[in-house]
Amino acid sequence: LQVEAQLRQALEAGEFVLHYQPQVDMKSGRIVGVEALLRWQHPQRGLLGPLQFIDVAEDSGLIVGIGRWVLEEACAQLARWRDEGLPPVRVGVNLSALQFRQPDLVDNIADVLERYGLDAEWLDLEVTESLVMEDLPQTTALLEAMHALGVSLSIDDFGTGYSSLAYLKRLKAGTLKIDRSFVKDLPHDADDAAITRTVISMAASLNMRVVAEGVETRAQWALLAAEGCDTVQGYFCSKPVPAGDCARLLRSGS
Ligand code: G
Ligand code: G
Ligand code: MN
Ligand code: NA
Repeated sequence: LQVEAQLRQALEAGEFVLHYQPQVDMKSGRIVGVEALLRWQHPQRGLLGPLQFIDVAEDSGLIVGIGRWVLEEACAQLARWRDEGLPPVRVGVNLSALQFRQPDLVDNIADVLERYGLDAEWLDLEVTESLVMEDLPQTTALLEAMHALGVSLSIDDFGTGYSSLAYLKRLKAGTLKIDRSFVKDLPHDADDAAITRTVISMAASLNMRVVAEGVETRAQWALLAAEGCDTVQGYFCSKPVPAGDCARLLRSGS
């Protein structure tokens, strides 16, 4: 309960910040997107990552308010970068299960985009594979409503759940994000190499983009490039960084 009260107060006090992790196009080497990742600038404990508070935020329902703040701040940042004349990038925002079930989610997204005058396609909503595969009829309808708004959709943590390939096509998500667990033991692990190769070719045949997560080494980059992966995200390119550092990366192009 103590953490819950602190989280509530943190939201009011403006202690949350977003860091941004670049997503790099493998062919051009350019940054084509960034994922917004939540941090808590705790007055005593310093900068905390989501693992240290996201479960409490989910269980208490505070994730709804926090998630709303994340969406607002990511869009505000996108508008600031646009106003500074930076080349446009897609900004990925993670949606939690509870947030996804809020009846006003789509209206909220439409409202934020309108207020900042943003083209919907630059907002990339990340939903996990397990979330979309739960309660499929409702999920499909919701994703269709988002698709109609024109926002981009990514399936996060792909490979860790049980996606029906037939549904995957119907979800109208533009991007599959290959979970880091399949990347971390590349290039040595033959099973993981086979899995990533299969997901990449499946994504291509469904006309989806694919982002490999957690790329840390040149050898992983090389293998994924050879397998035809479009985009990578990971420490090899950049850690998640504050908005100011991210702007510098965007300005320099890669
Ligand atoms: O960078 P990292 O330690 O930041 O993130 C850890 C986990 O927290 C990831 O699974 C990520 O999806 C999740 N996460 C990061 N930011 C957000 C957010 O804004 N909302 C939600 N729901 N999850 C987030
Ligand atoms: O949303 P998602 O579950 O994909 O969250 C991404 C998480 O992965 C964040 O915690 C982010 O900080 C972390 N991350 C990003 N790149 C790397 C990487 O190259 N290696 C490792 N170990 N973690 C990473
Ligand atoms: Mn994510
Ligand atoms: Na992921």
